[in-house]
Amino acid sequence: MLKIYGQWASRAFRVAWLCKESNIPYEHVPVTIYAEDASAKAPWYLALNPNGRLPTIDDDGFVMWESAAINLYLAEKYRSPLFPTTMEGKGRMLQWVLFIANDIEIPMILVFQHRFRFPPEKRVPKLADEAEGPMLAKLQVIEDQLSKTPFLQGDHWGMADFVAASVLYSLHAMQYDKLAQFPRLKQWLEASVNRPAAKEAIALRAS
Ligand SMILES: N[C@@H](CCC(=O)N[C@@H](CS)C(=O)NCC(=O)O)C(=O)O
Repeated sequence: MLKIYGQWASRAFRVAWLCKESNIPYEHVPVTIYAEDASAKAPWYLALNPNGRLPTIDDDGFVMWESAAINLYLAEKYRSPLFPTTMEGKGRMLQWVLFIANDIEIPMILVFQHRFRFPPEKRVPKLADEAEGPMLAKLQVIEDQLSKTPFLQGDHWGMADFVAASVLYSLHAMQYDKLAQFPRLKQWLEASVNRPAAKEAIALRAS
């Protein structure tokens, strides 16, 4: 059976969300981060993921890491209803996946960590402030798209929407006030994180 290594309050929850959207059974192997004795830095885990980060999967002996790549692999292999069935659909999915990973996730994580996730004594406000402008400019690109099509995948909530929403979940979690500048994006994100599979995966984060 598929094994997901990680702690749920991390990008590992994105893999659980995909599994729940796609009816893929899995077992969870807890791995810790950000502690003196974090198991993500232990030799047994580094043998699976030399990058020492979460998540990693073992799919019947096939080991891989990087959350977006894992989710694309699982969705295609297990024939998720989210995965596109045409070349154009796959192209559109990859466009949004790479845009989110390259242009949004890095500044967004800085805003998330230094305004919300880290304990106050570890926050560096300047890092969040500097990242915010570039992040907002890229969120506008999503807002503009959602004024043309109801979903990033086009006419249905598909893999592009899943990957984008699973990353942008952090803005929902921190109740980011500037989301109000992007009404379509805000509405789309709220609908995405309220899907039954999303709610189950988000609930894991508190477990
Ligand atoms: N691009 C990677 C990023 C993985 C990542 O940074 N994971 C965080 C948890 S959400 C982590 O393991 N942090 C611990 C560390 O950096 O030591 C992915 O999407 O899988």
